Amino acid sequence: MTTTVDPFAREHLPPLALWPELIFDLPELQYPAELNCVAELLDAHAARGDGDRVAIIDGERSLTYAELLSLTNQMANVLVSKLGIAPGNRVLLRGFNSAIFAATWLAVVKIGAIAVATMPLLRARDLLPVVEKAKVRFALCDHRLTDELAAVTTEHPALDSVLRFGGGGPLDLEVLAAAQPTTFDTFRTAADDTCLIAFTSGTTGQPKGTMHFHRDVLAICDLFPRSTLRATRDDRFIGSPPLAFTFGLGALLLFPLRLGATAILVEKPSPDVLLRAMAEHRATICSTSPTAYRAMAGLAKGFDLTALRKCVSAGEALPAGTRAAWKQATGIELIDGIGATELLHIFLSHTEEEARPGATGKPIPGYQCVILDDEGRELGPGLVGRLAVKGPTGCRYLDDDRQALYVENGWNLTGDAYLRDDDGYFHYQARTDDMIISAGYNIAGPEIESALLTHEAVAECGVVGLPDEERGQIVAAFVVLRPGYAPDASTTRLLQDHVKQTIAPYKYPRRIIFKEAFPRTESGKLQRFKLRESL
Ligand code: 3UK
Repeated sequence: MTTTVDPFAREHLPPLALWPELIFDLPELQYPAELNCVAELLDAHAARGDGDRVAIIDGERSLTYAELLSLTNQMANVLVSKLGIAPGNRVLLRGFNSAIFAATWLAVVKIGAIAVATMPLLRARDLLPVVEKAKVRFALCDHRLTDELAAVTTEHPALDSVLRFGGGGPLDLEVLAAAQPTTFDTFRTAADDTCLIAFTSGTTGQPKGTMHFHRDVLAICDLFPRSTLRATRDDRFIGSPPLAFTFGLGALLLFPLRLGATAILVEKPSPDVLLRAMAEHRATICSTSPTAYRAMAGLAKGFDLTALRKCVSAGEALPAGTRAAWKQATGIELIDGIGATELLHIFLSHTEEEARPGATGKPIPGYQCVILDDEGRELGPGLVGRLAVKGPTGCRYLDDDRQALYVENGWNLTGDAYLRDDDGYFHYQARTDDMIISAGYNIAGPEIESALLTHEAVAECGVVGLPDEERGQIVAAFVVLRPGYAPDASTTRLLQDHVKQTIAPYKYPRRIIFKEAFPRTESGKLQRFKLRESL
């Protein structure tokens, strides 16, 4: 193929001096200089004679590897010959987790373009900065999500090429694709060409675009799923994070495809819908958030989960009580893992045998983690400091001054306060800017949340520091009650006493505020700042 490559991504990488140090010391990370990750994730299976294995199941259908390859190739032909998308162009993707949405991602990356996937429920005002920052001209959008995008096109006319999919209309992508050849010559990208820009679900400020290469996509598939999850080609992956969130992209699409296994995609995976899909499709590996496991633990009895063998929890800290509740409901020991959009996926985790309640685990093979003090010196065991990470993937913000804040002396700083114990396990404390300082004590909200969650009255909770003249800050707990409990002074006292009996008494929440529901990001994270602002 003779095409001019759009140099935008290469020209807007951070200066090399501000990159994190990258480490490729494992044999599985030796990738060739020319690499398109979709060739490895998709074409390789048919070439190996595995075209008849099932690649993706969603509510509507099941696609074998051969069928997914044909569909992807047909879409790739539409993108190149009908839309004129060139390698290096950014393509905005909007959709619910489904086979067709997965195929759009694969087609975009296969033609050498750059996938910019966005969470389905983002509004026009959230999409606009993404489109402007990544200079996006093309969009592929689920027919149910076009309204918000139309508002963006009015504000940003450069986004002039929007193709719908999934509606079956005469100009919808899948209809145009059906008329195209089922073969396509994969664009020959370099291993260090950008293939996706993932925007962080940041709580404040402009969203940050993280740039990841073809080799990064394969690296996350060749590390955590093999060493820690120990998944195989016979696994059937399921879960709830959107494919636009790199937790979901990896755990629900890339990992199964790399292994030649099956991805079960669920469009609107509320706890009961997810449980039903798990039972119906005999899912073996589930990946979702701690909050979802807590909600599902209470409902699991009614479903046949006998096929399920492994469960990954990520996105937020896993409270010990949630680990215990899930184990009691299903017999399965959760695998906790911390990942970040900047690092693409999980870098600190544990196997089931090594699970330690309250700890996230140890650096997975391929990554290194240390705890740094404010001056950047490494701290020994037992001391709380800033988590710092290095490995084959790392932070490269698209044209953003905040690069210098995330990367320090080659280390990625995730913004989390952690401590390492004498056995090398890393224990999450809080986001560094969420640490509560009350009467001179450093208090980590999640420890108090874990304690509260062990009380049967508590459905969900979030602990924050509130300004206080005397103590600087006081510990305040926002609580969603289970049915049957009244939001009154006696429940407040009950919960305060429970915390005093569970952890160091001085940490008990001096204020308890009852709520009906919590503000969460689309990736499932509690928005503590919104709780604070709600007062
Ligand atoms: C927090 C956790 C404690 C932590 C993500 C798996 O969450 C992901 O990416 P984000 O960029 O957020 C990163 C931040 O979320 N966090 C995530 N997992 C845990 N805190 N325990 C955990 N197990 O503050 C981290 O810095 O949205 C997770 C895979 C890919 C991801 N992008």
